Amino acid sequence: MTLPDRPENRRRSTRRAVLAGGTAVVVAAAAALWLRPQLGWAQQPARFARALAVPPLDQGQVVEGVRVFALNVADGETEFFEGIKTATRGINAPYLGPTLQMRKGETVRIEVRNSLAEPTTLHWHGLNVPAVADGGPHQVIAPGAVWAPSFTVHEVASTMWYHSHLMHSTARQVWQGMAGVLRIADDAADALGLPDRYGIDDFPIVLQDRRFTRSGTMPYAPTMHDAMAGMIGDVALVNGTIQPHLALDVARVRLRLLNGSNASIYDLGFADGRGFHQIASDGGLLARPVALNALRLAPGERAEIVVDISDGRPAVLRSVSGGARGMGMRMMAGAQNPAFEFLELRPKGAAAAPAPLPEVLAEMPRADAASATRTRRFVLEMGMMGGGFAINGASMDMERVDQVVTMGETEIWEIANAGPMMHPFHVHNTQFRVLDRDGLPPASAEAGRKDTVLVEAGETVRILVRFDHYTDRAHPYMYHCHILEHEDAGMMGQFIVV
Ligand SMILES: [Cu+2]
Repeated sequence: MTLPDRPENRRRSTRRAVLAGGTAVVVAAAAALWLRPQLGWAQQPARFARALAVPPLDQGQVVEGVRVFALNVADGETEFFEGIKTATRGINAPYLGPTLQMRKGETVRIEVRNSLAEPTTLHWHGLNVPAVADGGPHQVIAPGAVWAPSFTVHEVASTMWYHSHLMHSTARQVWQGMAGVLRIADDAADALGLPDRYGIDDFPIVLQDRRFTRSGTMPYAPTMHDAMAGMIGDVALVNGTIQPHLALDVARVRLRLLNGSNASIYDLGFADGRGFHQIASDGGLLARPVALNALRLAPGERAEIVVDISDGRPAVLRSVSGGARGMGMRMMAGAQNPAFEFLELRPKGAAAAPAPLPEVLAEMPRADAASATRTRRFVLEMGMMGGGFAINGASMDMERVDQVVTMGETEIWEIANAGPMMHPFHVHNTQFRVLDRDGLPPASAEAGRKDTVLVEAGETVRILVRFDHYTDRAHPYMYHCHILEHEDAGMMGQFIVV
C-alpha cells in the first residue's frame, strides 16, 4: 500500500498558498514540500497490521530506600518495515526507552550510561528536580560516561517523559529515538478506581511522525523549510510502531498520550467521532473528567484520556489538519498540524458499559492572578527564513542567565507570540497553571497542571508560575519552544532560582 497522506494534500496546499498570494515564506515552504522526492514503499506495512509495541514497565530496584534505574543510551536497529533494519537510538531499547515507574514521595537515582559515540543528555520533562539533576544542556554526558542524578519525586500521579536535551542537537537525537515515558503514581490517584493496569487497560501512547528514505533509513536532514517549520514526517509512529493496532479485552481504556514529535501539533480525535474523557493534563489529574471528542496536543504535551470501547467496535485515533485561527495563520499553521491515522483500538467484542468515572479526580485550587508578585514578559520571535529564533530579542546563550527567580514566589509569565507559527512554550522544573489566552480563561482541559502551553500566532498566554523546591545560583534551568528545531535554533532562555 502507499503511504497515507499526502502527495495530493501537498499539491492542494501549494496551490492554496500561491492563489492566496501568500508571503515569500509560505511559497518557499510549499515549494520545499513540492520538491521533496515522493516515497514509494513496497514494504510499508498495511494499515493497522502491526501490534502496538508497549514499552516495558521499568520499576528500577530499591537499594537502601532509593529506587535506582539503570539506563543505557545506545545506537540500535529497528525494524519499522518488514525485513529492513533502520539505524535508530534508544534507551535500553533500539528505539525509545522503557516506561519508568515512580511514586510520589520516593527518592530515585537514575544511572544513565552514554554508549553513543557522541555526547548526550537526558532531561526529566515536567519534574521538579535540582538544577544539576535536570538533564538540560548543561548536564552533558560524555561518550562512555555515566551520569547519575538523584531526586525526590514531588509530583502527583501523572505522565511525564524524558528525552535528550543536548544543545543544538536535541531535535536530531529525539528524532533518532531518544525519549521515553515516566509514569508517576500516588495514593490519592490509586484510590480513584481509574484504569491503571499497565499494558491491559493503561497504555503509554507516544505519538510521533518520521520520514524514511526508500532504502529505509531515517536520516535527520532538515531542509531550509524544516529548519523554519520543524521536521514533520509523513509516517505515523506510535511507541515506535508504524500505524499499529491495539487489541483490547476491556470495556474502557486509558491512553497516556504524549506528543513526542519534533514539531507536529496533533489535533486528535477518533475517526468515528466518538467522545472520550480527558482525565489528566501534563502535570496530573484534572479536577474533573472533561468530555471531549477532539483535543490538541503540541510537542511535549501530555493528555490522559479514557475511552469507552464497550460497543466492541474498532476506533481509529487520528489527527486532522486545519483548525488554526485566522486565514493567514491557517495557511502558515496548516503545515503545523498534519493529518495521520495513528492507532486502531480493537476491542475483542462488546462488553457491559463501564462504571462512570469519578466525578472528582483531584483538588485543583483556582489559579489566582492576584497571588502573583510580579509579571515577566516573554516575546517569541522567529526570523523569516530559518534564522533569528529568539525570546525577547535574544537567542539562547549557554553563558547568559536571562531571568533570576525567587523560590516560592508566585509570578505571572506572559508569553506573547509575535510570529506566524504556533509555539509550545515549556518551562523546566515546575507545573504551572494557565491563567488566560488573550484574556479569556482556559478551557477545562487546560485548567490543570501544565508544563507546556501552546501559544498560537499573534496570541498572548498568561501562566501562573512558581518554583517551590530548589535554589542554585550556578546552574540554570531552561524555558523554550518545544518545537525542537526552534529550540535548537535559539528559541530558548535560561533562568536560575535563588
Ligand atoms: Cu517554536
